[in-house]
Amino acid sequence: MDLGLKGKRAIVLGVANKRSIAWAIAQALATEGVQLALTYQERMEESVRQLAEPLDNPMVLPCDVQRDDEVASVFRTIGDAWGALDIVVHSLAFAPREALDGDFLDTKREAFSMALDISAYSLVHVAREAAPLLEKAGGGSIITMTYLGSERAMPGYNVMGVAKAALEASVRYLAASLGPRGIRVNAISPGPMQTLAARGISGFTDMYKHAREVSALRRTNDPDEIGALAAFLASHHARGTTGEVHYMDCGYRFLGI
Ligand code: 0WE
Repeated sequence: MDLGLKGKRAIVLGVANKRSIAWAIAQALATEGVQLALTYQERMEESVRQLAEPLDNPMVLPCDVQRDDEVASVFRTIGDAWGALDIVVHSLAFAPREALDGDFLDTKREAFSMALDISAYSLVHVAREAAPLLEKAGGGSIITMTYLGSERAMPGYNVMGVAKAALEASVRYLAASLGPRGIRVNAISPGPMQTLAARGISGFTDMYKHAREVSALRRTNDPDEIGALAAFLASHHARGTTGEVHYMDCGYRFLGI
């Protein structure tokens, strides 16, 4: 299926290393002939620049989503270079470690606020900054990543579940706000995957093993298939879907037991 993405322009936020979902999506888009801008968090600069090397000359820009000036500067740079933008991929989240390790009941205001700011508010902020450029392209597609912990209480996911619930609600409100300008907003919800963000979390390994054993397909997600769904959602083929959470979890959520 030709996705018709050749020559489109995308920004991908959240590449940390070769295991990042953001990286799988960046590669899927690059394969379709999309021009890329990748953003990194300060301490990831080296690994992101290295990853970017084999790609066709992507822009590589710093972006800490907690800094308004950096977010503004990223979209100014893209506007200056490309004049317009077609695709935004938001693939980042953070909650303080102790909030994931402990009992949800003990979640502190500071941890709660940080998780919501970085993991959910950042989408609203990025969407607002990107909207004029997406509009200049005649419309566009914004894609973010979520997880089932938004609607079910998963052991150890804790405040991240609250943040993902806020993120999914933000997808719907952004879709309603931006729809009249031809901008679609969707979330992808994979099953547990072995990324930097997941490794070393105490509850994660059990969750990962469980998903492999009980999901209808008896496996967990390949990063590639998440890239493929993102490329589809970015394309004209998905022009009629917005405001949705698209589950690609190897058949886990629909099961009764
Ligand atoms: O959204 C996530 C994880 C996001 C995440 C990871 C970390 C690790 C290091 C957010 N903040 C932090 N903060 C850190 O200090 N996932 C969907 C992956 C994940 O995490 C889990 C999972 C799954 C799946 C935690 C417990 C149970 C399942």
